[in-house]
Amino acid sequence: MSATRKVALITGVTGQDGSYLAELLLAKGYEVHGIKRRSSSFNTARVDHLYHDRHEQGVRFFLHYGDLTDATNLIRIMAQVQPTEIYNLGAQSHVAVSFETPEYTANSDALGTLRLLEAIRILGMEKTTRFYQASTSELYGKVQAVPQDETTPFYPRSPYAAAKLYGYWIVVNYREAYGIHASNGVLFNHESPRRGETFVTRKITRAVAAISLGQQDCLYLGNLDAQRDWGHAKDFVEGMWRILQQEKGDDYVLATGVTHTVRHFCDLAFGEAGMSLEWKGSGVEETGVDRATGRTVVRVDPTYFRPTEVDLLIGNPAKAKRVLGWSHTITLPELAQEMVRADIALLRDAAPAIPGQRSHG
Ligand code: NDP
Ligand code: GDR
Repeated sequence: MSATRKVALITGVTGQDGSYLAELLLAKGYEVHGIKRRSSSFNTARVDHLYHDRHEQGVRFFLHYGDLTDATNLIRIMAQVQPTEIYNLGAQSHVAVSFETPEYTANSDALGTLRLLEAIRILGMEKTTRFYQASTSELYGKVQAVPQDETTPFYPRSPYAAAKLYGYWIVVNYREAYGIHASNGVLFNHESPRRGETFVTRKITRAVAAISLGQQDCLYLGNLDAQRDWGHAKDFVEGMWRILQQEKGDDYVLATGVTHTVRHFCDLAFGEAGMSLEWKGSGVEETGVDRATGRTVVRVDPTYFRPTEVDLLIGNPAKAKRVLGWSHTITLPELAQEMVRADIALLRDAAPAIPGQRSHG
């Protein structure tokens, strides 16, 4: 195998991060293979712009049907593609949904990681492929220390986080046991206009767009006090790539080092559409009122509360800065502005809604 061969395999390529990472790697000259799930409706909107007919000249982006719950499929794709770098971004990634589908979440997020690592062993690729695992700040869960870094103890607070905890440690174990170049990126929340519509930032920016265009009256949210360290997905996929360019596998926190409440993100997003919110009441009675019109545009719906919550995440990315030369470049106000503007543009251009396409946040 040529030492300069650059072939990446991305699980979760149709997701937010997968699409930005595919763009980054193609720009760096990689051949990029992605795994997509079979779905009854189109699920490749985020990567359609990268796709070309196989019969065209110089095609470097390929999609394969597959699933992290199917070991035979993963082994076959890896044998065929012979990736030099594997990015395991595929996951049932919604924390609230993991309380509803805990077994499936464990199967895809925990065992899916194991299946990929075992495929590396089965195919004898321990020395020819590098492995990136999408680990998460949700591992810190119930706060043990602030800010959180690579030494902070984990305390998962959801089936999602418990599954990712297994993923984290099986990566460490395969690195130590078999000498695989395997790394965990412990990434804090990162968002973008491509963020899934049921995560809180995107739910907010979509609602801001709809309310400002007169298509929605009110946004219903859960815990407004939750604090998150939010960055932009574009910055974070650059960090993933840098992690795999190191001589040895290791574990890194990627974060901005700044935290804000969900309420503050509402202020930023509504502000971008020219609305200034006054917060009234508390707990489930709390409301966000548009100062100019007196209209209530945010209400609390306890349906969105989680059985166990992660109250405060704030990361310390010092190691990533020191070793990888990585730090975030896009601030939270810039991120909120980009997301609101994109959602307003999307709604303005949108065809009339098709029944069944409403999201449930
Ligand atoms: P998304 O939810 O946007 O994307 C998840 C991807 O995984 C989608 O392509 C989805 O396919 C795919 N997928 C889901 N289940 C399976 C399965 N069983 N087999 C194969 N593929 C599957 O997530 P993000 O892009 O935001 O996150 C990427 C990864 O990083 C995830 O593992 C997430 O848990 C983790 N993470 C994310 C953070 C964030 O803030 N975004 C922070 C820390 C970690 P489909 O499109 O068909 O649904
Ligand atoms: P999170 O992201 O759980 O941090 O996981 P999410 O945006 O879903 O929630 C962030 C915080 O906002 C609170 N919240 C709401 N959340 C949603 N989804 N909908 C609401 O209406 C709402 N109201 C308040 C939540 O309770 C929570 O505290 C994301 C995912 O991308 C994971 O895959 C990833 O591992 C972590 O980030 C880091």
